[in-house]
Amino acid sequence: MQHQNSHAMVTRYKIKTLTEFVIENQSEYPHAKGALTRLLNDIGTAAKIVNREINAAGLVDILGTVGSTNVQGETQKKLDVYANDTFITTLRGGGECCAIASEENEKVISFQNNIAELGKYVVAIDPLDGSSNIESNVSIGTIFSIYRRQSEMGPGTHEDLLQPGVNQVAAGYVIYGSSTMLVYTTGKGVNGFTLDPSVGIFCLSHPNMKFPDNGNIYSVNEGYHVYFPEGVKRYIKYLQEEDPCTRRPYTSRYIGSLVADFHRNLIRGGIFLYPATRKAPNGKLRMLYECNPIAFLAEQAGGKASNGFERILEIQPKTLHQRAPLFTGPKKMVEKVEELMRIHSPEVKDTPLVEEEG
Ligand code: AHM
Ligand code: MG
Repeated sequence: MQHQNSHAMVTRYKIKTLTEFVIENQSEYPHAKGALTRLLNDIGTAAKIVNREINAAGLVDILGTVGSTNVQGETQKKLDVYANDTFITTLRGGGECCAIASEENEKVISFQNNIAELGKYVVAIDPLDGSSNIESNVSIGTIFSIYRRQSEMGPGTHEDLLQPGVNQVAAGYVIYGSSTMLVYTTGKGVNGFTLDPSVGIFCLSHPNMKFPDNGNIYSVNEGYHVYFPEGVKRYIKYLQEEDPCTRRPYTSRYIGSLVADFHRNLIRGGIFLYPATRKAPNGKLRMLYECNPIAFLAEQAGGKASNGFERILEIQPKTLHQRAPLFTGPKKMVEKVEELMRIHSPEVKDTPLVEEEG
């Protein structure tokens, strides 16, 4: 009996860590010198630091409020500022990235020192997405997107970051949920790693993630129904009709945290919608560090990502913080909403919805 118990405590398989996995993947590219491997590991390291801070967030009221001074004499920062600083500092120190576009910074942060200027990559990042959910202990995330720089040398530029999503070299997210996971792609499928907090290591737990075919979830903020384009209204109505063959009516799930909504839909099978609305004529989500990385992951997981009319990854961004409507999930689900948008809301394609007076 005792023998069996001790057996149960030993892992059944050899654990594959994130570091091992990215190194193995790199060996598939004979000319790779390990820069992307180091960059992905730097992101993993920063995520662990942010994770530690998020886990302690509930204690802030006991240990000191935001803006107050902690025991080391440091001022407590808001978590989204903390996450932003952590990713920037880690990537600057890592030397593989020459510029960052972050949701928290109006302009591109170009690294101006000898090591970082030599970095071949640029990163677009939302360091803490869904941060309004923190105080209610709801899952939040980090979303990142990696491109090769376009400029030859020197500090990375604004233009280096304004590349269409098809140019992404890698993209992923970290979900700070009931467990913390890092999910990423380099264009060869999607793999998920769960953080073992006792040893601080991301372990491969979800190899080769694909949207299941038989999912029946939809995620949209239905509170804005009145502002939705007709195509989206018709789609929601379609999802709510009874038809056992297509597993309708669908079930509705909306967390209000893109990473958490997308992650659940990836595992269980479902579509996420953040359309253009009369209040937000270009949608809410940002192209560079929300729509594009999620779109890359969705396609790599066998799904689709669209703004209702075009493939997200092919849109040429014009500004750093540009927004786009986002419909993403299993192919068939996204194609259905595209069909209804084409039929019922063709005007949305070229003319964003105009907010009504009053
Ligand atoms: P944020 O970047 O300010 O956190 O906003 C992005 C978040 C997404 O995670 C989520 O999908 C969306 O906002 C929810 O918006 P809404 O509250 O309008 O439904
Ligand atoms: Mg965000």
